[in-house]
Amino acid sequence: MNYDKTLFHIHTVSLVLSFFKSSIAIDSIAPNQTLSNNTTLVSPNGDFELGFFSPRNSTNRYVGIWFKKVSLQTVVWVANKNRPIAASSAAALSLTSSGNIVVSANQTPIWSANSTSRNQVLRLLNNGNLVLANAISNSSSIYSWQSFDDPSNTLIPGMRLGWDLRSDQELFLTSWKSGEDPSPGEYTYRMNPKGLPSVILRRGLVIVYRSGPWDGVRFGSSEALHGNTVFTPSFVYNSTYVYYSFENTDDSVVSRFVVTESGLLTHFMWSETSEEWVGIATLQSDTCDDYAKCGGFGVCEFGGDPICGCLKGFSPRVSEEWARYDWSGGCSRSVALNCTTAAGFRRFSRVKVPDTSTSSVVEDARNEEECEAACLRDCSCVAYARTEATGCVVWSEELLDVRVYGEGGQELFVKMPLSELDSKKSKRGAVIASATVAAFVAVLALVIWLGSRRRFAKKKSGLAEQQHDGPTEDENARAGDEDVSLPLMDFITISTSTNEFSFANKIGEGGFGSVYKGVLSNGQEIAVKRLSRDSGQGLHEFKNEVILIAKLQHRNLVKLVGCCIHQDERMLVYEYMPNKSLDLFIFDQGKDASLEWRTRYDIIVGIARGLVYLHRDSRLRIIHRDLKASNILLDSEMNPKISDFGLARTFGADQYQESTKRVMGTYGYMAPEYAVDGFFSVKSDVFSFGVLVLEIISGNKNRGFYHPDHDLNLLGHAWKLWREGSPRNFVDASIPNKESMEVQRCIQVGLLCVQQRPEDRPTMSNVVMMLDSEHPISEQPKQPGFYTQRTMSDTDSASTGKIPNTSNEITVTLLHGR
Ligand SMILES: *C1O[C@H](CO)[C@@H](O)[C@H](O)[C@H]1NC(C)=O
Ligand SMILES: *[C@@H]1O[C@H](CO)[C@@H](O)[C@H](O)[C@H]1NC(C)=O
Ligand SMILES: *[C@@H]1O[C@H](CO)[C@@H](O)[C@H](O)[C@H]1NC(C)=O
Ligand SMILES: *[C@@H]1O[C@H](CO)[C@@H](O)[C@H](O)[C@H]1NC(C)=O
Ligand SMILES: *[C@@H]1O[C@H](CO)[C@@H](O)[C@H](O)[C@H]1NC(C)=O
Ligand SMILES: *[C@@H]1O[C@H](CO)[C@@H](O)[C@H](O)[C@H]1NC(C)=O
Ligand SMILES: *[C@@H]1O[C@H](CO)[C@@H](O)[C@H](O)[C@H]1NC(C)=O
Ligand SMILES: *[C@@H]1O[C@H](CO)[C@@H](O)[C@H](O)[C@H]1NC(C)=O
Repeated sequence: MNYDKTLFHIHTVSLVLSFFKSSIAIDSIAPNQTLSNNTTLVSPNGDFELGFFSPRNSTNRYVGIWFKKVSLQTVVWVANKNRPIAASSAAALSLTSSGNIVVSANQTPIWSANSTSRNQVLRLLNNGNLVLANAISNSSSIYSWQSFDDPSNTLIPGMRLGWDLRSDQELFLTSWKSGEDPSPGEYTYRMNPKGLPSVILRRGLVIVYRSGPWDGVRFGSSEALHGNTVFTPSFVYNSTYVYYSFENTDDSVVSRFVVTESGLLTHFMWSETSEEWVGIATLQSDTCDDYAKCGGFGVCEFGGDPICGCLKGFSPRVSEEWARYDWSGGCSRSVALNCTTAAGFRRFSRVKVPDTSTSSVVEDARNEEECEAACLRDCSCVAYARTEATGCVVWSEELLDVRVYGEGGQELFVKMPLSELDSKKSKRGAVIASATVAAFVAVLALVIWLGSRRRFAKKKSGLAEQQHDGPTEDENARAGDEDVSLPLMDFITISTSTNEFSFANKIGEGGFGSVYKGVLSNGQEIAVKRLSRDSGQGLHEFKNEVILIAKLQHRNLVKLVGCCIHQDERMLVYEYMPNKSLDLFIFDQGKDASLEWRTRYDIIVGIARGLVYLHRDSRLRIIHRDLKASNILLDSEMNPKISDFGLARTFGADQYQESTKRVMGTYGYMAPEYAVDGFFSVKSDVFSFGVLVLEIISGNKNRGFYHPDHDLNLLGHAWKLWREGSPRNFVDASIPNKESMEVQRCIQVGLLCVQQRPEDRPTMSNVVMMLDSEHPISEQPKQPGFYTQRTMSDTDSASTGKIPNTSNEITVTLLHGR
């Protein structure tokens, strides 16, 4: 409803209301006019609405702006954050004749925004900005007041996060206290304009996360804001402004960036189909993103063991703390450096450069040589870095919050005594010294040795140091981590619940061990995975992994209930899924008819969501590596839950890199580049997902598929039919509507996912978008990988944790010689 302004007369309104019992929409508020509880202000395009709302579970009322077309109440701006209107009070929003916007409860003003301009009207623009604008035209972009200058916890396209340097005006985000209370919560996300601008998340006063500086494309090397199809991030940094903002790539997209109540920085996209907000990126990606995790001059390497090390040339300040995996003390120089020492620089590549709040920009350094010279000249300078965006930056204090990335990142040059540098090429940057695992291990060994020798001598001073510092930022940052402690269960409980792991209770056998059903004394049903013993993983790492995995929570992942360590055995305890696994349905001639299309489609979408979470949204970024029908469990309502998702990490922590010699996976689901060369990436999971989709649609297994007319496997068969224009023949006989758009779309998505070249395959978030989209997918699949197949014999249980490490053997087993 978009009523003409003239309708906004109290009498008319009440008259209409008594008939329609819903709110009236108007398009502006003029001086001396009042908006009451039963009226809303709507943007001309109908995307945004302003009015009174009550958060879920609350009777308090607020004036806010929300997405009008989004079915879930999602508020992007709140006026009277701190002072709600009680349910019993008469609420009003008015524009005074002098140009003040006032929210009142029972005629008492509780919030106001004052401007000095008269004769203006309050309007809600198409982008969700509430402005005081000229009554006749809305063309001016200088408003005497606008809601975009008063941000809450949300950034929508067109809003800025940062500074207007001329007026010293800062715009920043503040989390809500809770889902039902929009008053300022614990977290703030603010642009720090000093040195190299970066954006900092604080909990109270304590820094918990820092984006890297903008490198011209993104902040630091964070992939989160880069390379998605939903929104385009941008950063402005000149003498007038420093700010971050973003635009949606497409008018049909609805997306928002939010600082959640729990301090996660997440970009959400609205999914029309599933009517929910899909998190497409969370800035904090793993524990190395906890601010200053490894202390001063420390460096965090995710996947390193341990994850903290010292920059080369530095060693732990308090060795025994490091031996206890307490990194907060940080590192100090192994060889002292002072103004008289001859010095050079050591280059560290692929790093997130240190906290820039203590850095400064050297204006007149035009190139790297001049930047280096500037740092050499300045006795207090400890490091420098250069970026396209901002030129030369130097640090003169402790370097904090450095991490190493697998790819991307920037270069950091740390000043070193010449004697410390490689004597042969001691000039600048000769040594590429990313903190390697080997270096960590060496340091650790030394640390433990020193630690055991000096434990008593140092204990006292260590304590004194802690007291002196109070709780350090690092400790506070970690407090959040400790919310999830190791969910240990005792062996007797588990053994009893499974009848001493009796054969009757055994419900599965996989590459990582056997699975038993159990019933705890409180009646809860569990599935116990008894891991094979040869993981080669240390106890400490196992515990760490379990804690991490326990934190992964998504409705399409099986929930970890606990773990058990008994002598040299480890067990993982999951919630029990009454409908067992997907393979029992789709490959079973009797049962597959019971799986109607809607259920299959929901299963496909559910699996895709779970994978998006694992690949992008969880703090760990997990590649599953063994996705297959038997690893998709179904709850009582047939919701799919991915299982075994943490095991790839648990078992392969040391191989969690681009390539591995020990290929884990299952014939029929493995991507070619993984099975043949041992290369894996999120795109190998995408391949397995594609296989799974085609299996779900056809009701046939990829492996062992046989067709009288040709020698192709299921993938080849699907592709052949697709090219021949008869994909309907691919669909399971029990599905009635074989030609529906949805079925066709799923086949196309499946084929796109199993393409030969990993680069051609979509990411899982693209997959979700394609599945959600109403429009036909323009991209046409190319030839799938592994699409021919010799008739295969023998066992199907090829899932294994231990294929002998010559990957060539696998090639031979899998490929049709041709
Ligand atoms: C809506 O409009 C006006 C404002 O109070 C009022 O006269 C009428 O009774 C309305 N109903 C309300 C506020 O619920
Ligand atoms: C608003 O009300 C005040 C006082 O009632 C009056 O003086 C003023 O002219 C009015 N302004 C407009 C624009 O109607
Ligand atoms: C305000 O509006 C809401 C929803 O239209 C209604 O439930 C509530 O009773 C109203 N309150 C008052 C005080 O008019
Ligand atoms: C809101 O209320 C529902 C039902 O009363 C309850 O289940 C839910 O936990 C509540 N949510 C919050 C955040 O309190
Ligand atoms: C705005 O003006 C009103 C009077 O109209 C005054 O009571 C209020 O304090 C002013 N608020 C601010 C923030 O200046
Ligand atoms: C400005 O006003 C015109 C006419 O009222 C409208 O079509 C246009 O969408 C408005 N622009 C914005 C940004 O609201
Ligand atoms: C700074 O950037 C903004 C936004 O791109 C631009 O409008 C402004 O003119 C720039 N100012 C200077 C001094 O370059
Ligand atoms: C500087 O360091 C050198 C060698 O580490 C040392 O000999 C010298 O005394 C130091 N000078 C000062 C002023 O500390």
